Amino acid sequence: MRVLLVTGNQSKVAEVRDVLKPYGVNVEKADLRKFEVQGEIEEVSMLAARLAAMEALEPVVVDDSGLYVEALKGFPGPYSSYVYSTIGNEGLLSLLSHDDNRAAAFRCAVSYVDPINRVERTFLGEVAGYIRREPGKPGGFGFDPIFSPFGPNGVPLSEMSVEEKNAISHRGRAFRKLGEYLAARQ
Ligand code: ITT
Repeated sequence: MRVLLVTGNQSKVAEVRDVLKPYGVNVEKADLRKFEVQGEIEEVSMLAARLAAMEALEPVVVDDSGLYVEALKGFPGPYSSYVYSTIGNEGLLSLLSHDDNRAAAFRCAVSYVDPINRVERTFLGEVAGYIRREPGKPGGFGFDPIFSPFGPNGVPLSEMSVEEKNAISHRGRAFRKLGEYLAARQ
């Protein structure tokens, strides 16, 4: 089956295609606007998916993700896109420059809306890790260079292949749940 992924982010499309391929789901980038109201990520993704599905009249999927930094009480969380495009990775590192608590997590909410069969579902995924003192090598997108998942080798997301990132990431986890759900319905 095919689903339309509503996003302006080409890196997300590559990651999501890789996750959903084994489930027999073809992902196409939708030429639709992702309406983003302010709220928790699962509210943003569901509302954006409902609006896009009304326009597309076929199944759509919307991912809304954010970086939650413990020392900043969860900030930037749902405001991650704005924070990334304003102060960026360097700004976030300087907000934490005097903090020994580096714990953080990426969270992803994936909302699937099928307007024909009147189905609405949201799937969540999370990866825990820490904000690095120094960025890793460029790669991936967004906050990837400054975030390392907890694990033995401390590699930042930016230094992983799409497959390695998907195996452990917030997005990989959330989209595998969607893949299992869609595979069971086919
Ligand atoms: P769309 O809204 O068009 O889907 P976006 O890149 O703005 O694309 P989000 O709103 O879901 O995506 O993500 C908010 C920000 O969080 C995004 O700008 C990135 O900076 C960051 N982010 C989300 N997922 C990420 C990931 O897997 N790796 C690094 N940064 C990520």
